Amino acid sequence: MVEPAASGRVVALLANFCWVELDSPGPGHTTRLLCTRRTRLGKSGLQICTGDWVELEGIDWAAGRAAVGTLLPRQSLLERPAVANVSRVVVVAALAEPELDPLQLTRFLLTAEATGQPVELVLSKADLPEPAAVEQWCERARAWGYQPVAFSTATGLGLDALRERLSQPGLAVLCGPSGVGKSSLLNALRPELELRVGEVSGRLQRGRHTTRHVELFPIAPAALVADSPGFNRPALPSDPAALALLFPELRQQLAATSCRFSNCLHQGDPGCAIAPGWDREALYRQCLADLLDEAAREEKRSSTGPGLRQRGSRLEPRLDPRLRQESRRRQRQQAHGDEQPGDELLGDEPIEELSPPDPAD
Ligand SMILES: Nc1nc2c(ncn2[C@@H]2O[C@H](COP(=O)(O)OP(=O)(O)OP(=O)(O)O)[C@@H](O)[C@H]2O)c(=O)[nH]1
Ligand SMILES: [Mg+2]
Ligand SMILES: [Zn+2]
Repeated sequence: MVEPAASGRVVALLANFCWVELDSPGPGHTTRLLCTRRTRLGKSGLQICTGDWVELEGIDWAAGRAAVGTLLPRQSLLERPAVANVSRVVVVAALAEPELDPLQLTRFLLTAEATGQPVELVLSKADLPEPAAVEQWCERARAWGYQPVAFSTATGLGLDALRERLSQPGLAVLCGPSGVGKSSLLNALRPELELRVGEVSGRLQRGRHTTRHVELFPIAPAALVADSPGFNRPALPSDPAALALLFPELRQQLAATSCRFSNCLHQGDPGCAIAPGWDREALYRQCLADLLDEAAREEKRSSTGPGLRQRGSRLEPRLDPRLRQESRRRQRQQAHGDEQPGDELLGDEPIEELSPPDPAD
């Protein structure tokens, strides 16, 4: 008997297997298969991401198992959280608990903009600050070029507007720091999901990395929403010249007028088309400085050879970033003694994410 072919979409990726939602149900109305990855994919250097379209082989319908045979070409990719074939990126920032950090928010917006897909900004926990403060933030975000929605899962404010936005066909990814209420939002829109949510805690009212992997959920016909693990410090693009185009307020101006020099970094040099005094100017400059700093460090690192790093005038072995993170955390614990029991198991990052941990986090 010829084995029936099947194709589908990766809706969740765990340590070394993934769930694939089938394009059309198989025997026994099977809609999902638990799949392993063939080594071929590994050797070609391709990593499967949540959101990928795949073809399956070696299907065992009775056991509900198969293997991913082919990874179909991607239309778009969000680097972190790693999600493929994204139609929209929805950046979630809390208006309070944790306090809204404009630099962190900007970094999230930049990663989202780097996909080339439409980006939306939603502001959670609108029940906590004074209404005037909520409106102030919305106005500020509008000046950046976004149409923000302030919402609260506690009062229901803004939820109808969000339901409508998230019900547009395609895949929308919720991303943002831990504890801002991404999973709470999905629960509010679809209570039967019963996603785990976690308290924010500590002096900085940080989240506890409750969601551990990206997962896609249907929210309306043809509309999927991805919940994702929160993290603190999204990476910046590696090309300084690309940075400005990830700021919608600059992109708009640069489309209308260009600077005298094509490699202008828009820092108030003569002939620059960007007039100084714009709201995110300091944030742009901070990102530019961080990016150049990271590039310089990277250069130094690669010139010292593999496995070594420069420390003052000495070269020393480079630690695996995960080990370094762990030991840093331990030092902090010893210094402050204010961590919760079990924190040492959590680290700063979710362990099941595809992307490598950011050592700067
Ligand atoms: N006051 C208030 N608290 C909220 C609201 N939405 C969520 N919370 C609380 O915020 C905390 C964190 O919520 P989660 O949904 O787990 O946050 P998350 O963004 O999914 O966090 P990670 O999974 O760790 O990335 C929980 O204690 C929620 O009850 C809101 O609208 N208002
Ligand atoms: Mg969550
Ligand atoms: Zn310029």
